[in-house]
Amino acid sequence: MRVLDITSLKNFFLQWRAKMGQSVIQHVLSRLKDLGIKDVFGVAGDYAFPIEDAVCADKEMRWVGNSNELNAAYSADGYARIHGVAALSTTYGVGELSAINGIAGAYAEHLPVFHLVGMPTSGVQAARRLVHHTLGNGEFDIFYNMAEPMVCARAIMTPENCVAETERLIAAALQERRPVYMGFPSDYANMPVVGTVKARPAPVSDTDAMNAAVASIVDALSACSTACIVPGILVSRRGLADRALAVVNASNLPFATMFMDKCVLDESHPNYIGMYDGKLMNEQVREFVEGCDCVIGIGAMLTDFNSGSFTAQIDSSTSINILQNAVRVGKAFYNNVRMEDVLVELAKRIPRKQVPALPAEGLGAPVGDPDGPITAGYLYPRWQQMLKPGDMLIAETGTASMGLGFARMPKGATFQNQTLWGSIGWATPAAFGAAMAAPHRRTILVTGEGSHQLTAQEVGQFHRFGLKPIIFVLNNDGYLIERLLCKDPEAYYNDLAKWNYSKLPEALGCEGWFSARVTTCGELDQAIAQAQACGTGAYIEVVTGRYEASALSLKLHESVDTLYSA
Ligand SMILES: Cc1ncc(C[n+]2csc(CCOP(=O)(O)OP(=O)(O)O)c2C)c(N)n1
Repeated sequence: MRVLDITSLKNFFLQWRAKMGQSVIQHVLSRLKDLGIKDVFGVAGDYAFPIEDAVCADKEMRWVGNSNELNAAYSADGYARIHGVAALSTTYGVGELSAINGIAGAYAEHLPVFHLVGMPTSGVQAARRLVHHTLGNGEFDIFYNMAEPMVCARAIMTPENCVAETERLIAAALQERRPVYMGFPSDYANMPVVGTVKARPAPVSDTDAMNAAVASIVDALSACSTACIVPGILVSRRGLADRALAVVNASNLPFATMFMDKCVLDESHPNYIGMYDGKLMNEQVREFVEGCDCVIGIGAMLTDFNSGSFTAQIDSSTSINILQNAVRVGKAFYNNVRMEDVLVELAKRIPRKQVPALPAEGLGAPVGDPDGPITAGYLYPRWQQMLKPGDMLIAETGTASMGLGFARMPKGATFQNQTLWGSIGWATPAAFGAAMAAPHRRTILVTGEGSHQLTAQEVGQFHRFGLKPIIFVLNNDGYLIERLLCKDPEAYYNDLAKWNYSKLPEALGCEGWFSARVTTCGELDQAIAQAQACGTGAYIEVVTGRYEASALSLKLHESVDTLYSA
């Protein structure tokens, strides 16, 4: 009897499905469903009707209409962080261009997001007709070309290329963990697909190179007395936390994480020694990491905010980095070796070490007067204190995330921040997307009020989809992080319109939500208690002094020179 392997079974299934006469958009959606995508974020538009109609006609899929396309892209980003993959759909020109900042963020932060764009019909394009959402010059590939640097692959879908291009784009998105662009001329979208194609086999490691890489890591570790692991964001983006954990458990090595990589491995693990942020924070962690004979990075990136404004000093001649498709051991590179394979092999062969580790520290206990103003010394430890196992904490760029990044997270809790791209406004829709991906988990959003003003309307979506987040809006009367980084902190460009934040949920249709504005530590405690007990969504405006800043943001203020100089 012939035994079918997974690829043969998948090929058989793809061929069978193609014969069933699916349309172009139906075929794409069915392949997205195979990846586990059930929700499509977006904003409707006439050129994208075939996409939206097909999503709505599919009983296993859900159309999630956002307030605008930027928010849709951020929501898809948040969904992909939790679910692994995501999709959004926008209309031609006006819609896709609004989404492009969010797509670029997904590119920078390694999130596979499928961007489905509705386009004018093929005939309209060929005739160069002057139709709406064009620049009026008869050109139709302008926006497709604008998307190019922000995606890892793109295609205009036709009945003839649909099956093959779908497989190519899926393979690119999953391998690179980055967004892809699929344009659908609206007549083609509803035409039946032509032909079949074989599913692309997943790339495999070069066995010799992998054995050499793993042997080299094992040799390096055997020769050193102290070592530690710094797991990076690609571990979680590639769904490899279990494999990285197996390496930690087998080697017994301590691990520290950098800002963007927070919670890649569970912070309740006994080998966790804390957050490493160069010279800016946690001096004892810096001393430990930089004092090790060998530091093993797993897909970690030394960006500005990961490296404490480039003050992190890891000696590349002795360190190791396990990358997506290569391994570096000191100065030697091993190519065509996949991170997923290396981790499995390493867990089997890595020597077990006894490295004296540090106890991981968090933010300690809140210190403050119940009747006194909310200080940073009270606020951040208090937020840490309210966290529960399994929570999803989404923290916006700004002083708030720079405080929360050093909280010790409970078991199974995750921390999301757009550390590299850093587009303010991201967190509110991203929290919505994360909550859609895991409605059974508690979503906690912490955003500065300045960032919130960019995308606050998405709060209404939580209630619309029956989600019950706890939202904190930190109101420090302006762009505090900018005040700390610019020449004149009181510059007028850091001021904001003064909103009545705590009234937003009601205005945005969140009926029955708990909403409060708190100015003292006691009021904050009470509001947190009510938010945890109310059984509805909760929204708390936390009012602090204008310069009440978290420790890292103050350190950045002191080190602007290394942040901005080359
Ligand atoms: C889309 C975008 N526009 C502008 C900026 C520059 N920027 C970075 S942080 C920030 C202010 C954030 O203020 P707020 O959310 O109130 O947080 P705070 O630092 O005051 O706590 C600005 C304007 C950015 N990062 N992204």
